Amino acid sequence: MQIVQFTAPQLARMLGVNESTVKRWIDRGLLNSVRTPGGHRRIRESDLQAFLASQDKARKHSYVLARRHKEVTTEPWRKYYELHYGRNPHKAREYLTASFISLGSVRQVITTIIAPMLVEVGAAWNRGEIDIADEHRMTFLVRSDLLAQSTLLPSPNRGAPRALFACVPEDNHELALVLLSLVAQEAGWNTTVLGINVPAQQIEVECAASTIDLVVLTKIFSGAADISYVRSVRALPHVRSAPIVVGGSGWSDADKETMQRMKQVTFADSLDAFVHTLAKHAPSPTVHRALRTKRS
Ligand code: B12
Repeated sequence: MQIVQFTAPQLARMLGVNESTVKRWIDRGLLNSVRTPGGHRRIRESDLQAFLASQDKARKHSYVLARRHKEVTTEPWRKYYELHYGRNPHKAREYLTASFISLGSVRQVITTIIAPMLVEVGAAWNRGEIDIADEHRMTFLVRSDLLAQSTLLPSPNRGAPRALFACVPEDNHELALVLLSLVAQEAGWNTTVLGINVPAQQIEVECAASTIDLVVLTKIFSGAADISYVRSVRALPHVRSAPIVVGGSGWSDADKETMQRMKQVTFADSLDAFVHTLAKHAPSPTVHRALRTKRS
C-alpha cells in the first residue's frame, strides 16, 4: 500500500483555504512536509492528521475546519441527505469535504455517509416523500460531490496498476462505479470508468488498447444482464489474462454461485471485499514495470 501524500494545492482545496495559507503553515512549522527529489512539497497523511489534532491556530483561518468542530452529529449521512433534500448543494459539498478530512479516507466517507444516504433516497422514494425529479437531482449532486473528492486524492505513482469499471448492459446505476473507482484510486490504482450499459466488445477494445490489471463489473438492477455477460467478457481474447471482480446487489444467488466456480472471476459484494481484491491483484511495482515493458 502506498504512503498517502498530498500536494499543497490539494490540501488547500481540502481545507477551503488559499494555497499560500498552507505554505505559511509549513513555513511556520505548524504543518510538517517532505520534499520530493524535484524539490516539491508533499504532506504525508500522518502529518496532516497530527496538524488537524492541534489545529487551534489553523481553525480560525479555515471555514471548513471550523465547521468540522461544530458538526458532531449522530448520523452523519442524515445531515448530508437533508442538505441535498433542502437544496443546499454548496453546504452539502462542504460537509462532505469536512467529513473526508475528519474520517481520513474516501472509503470511510462512502461507508458512513454516501451509501446510507443513497439507501435513504430509495426508501424516501418508496415512502412517497420524494418524487423522481428529487431522486435524479439528489443523485446527480452526489455524483458531482464524489467526483470532487477525487481531486483530493493523490495521483497514482508511475507504473501503478489500472482497473477498468463498467456497469453490465441494461444497468444505469453509475454511482456504484464512481464509488468503486474512488476506492481504487485511494488504494493507488489508475482507473478507467466506462460507465453504464457497457457491451462486452467495448471491454475488449479497452483491454486491447492498454494493460488492464483488473476488470470490475457491477450490477445493481436485478433486471439487467445476467451471468452470460460475465461469461462473454471472460472469453474475450484480450481480457483473458485479466482477473474480473463482479459485485452489486442485482445478482441472483444462482449467478453468484456460478461465479464462484468460474476461473479468474471473483464475486465481492462489499467495499472491504473490494479492497481485499485490489490488494490481491496489484502487481508489485517491480514485476509490474517489467510486465509493462514486455507487453509494450
Ligand atoms: C440512485 C438510484 C437510481 C438512479 C441511479 C443514478 C446513478 N447515476 O447511479 C436512477 C434514478 C437512474 C435509478 C434507476 C432505476 N432504479 Co434505482 N436506485 C437508486 C438507489 C436510490 C441508490 C443506488 C445506489 O447508487 N446505491 C449505491 C450502491 C453502490 O450501493 P449498494 O447497491 O448497496 O452497493 C454496495 C455494495 O453492494 C457494494 N457494491 C456495489 N456494486 C459493487 C460492485 C463490486 C465489484 C463490488 C466489489 C462491490 C459492489 O458497494 C456498495 C457500497 O457499499 C437505489 C436504492 C437502494 N436501496 O440502493 C435504487 C434501486 C437500486 N433502483 C431500483 C430500480 C428498480 C430502478 C429502476 C428500474 C426504476 C425504474 N422503474 O425505472 C431504474 C433502473 C434503471 C436501470 N436499467 O438500471 C431498485 C432495484 C431493485 C432490484 N431488485 O433490482 C432499488 C433497490 C430501489 C428499490 N428499492 O426499488 N436508480
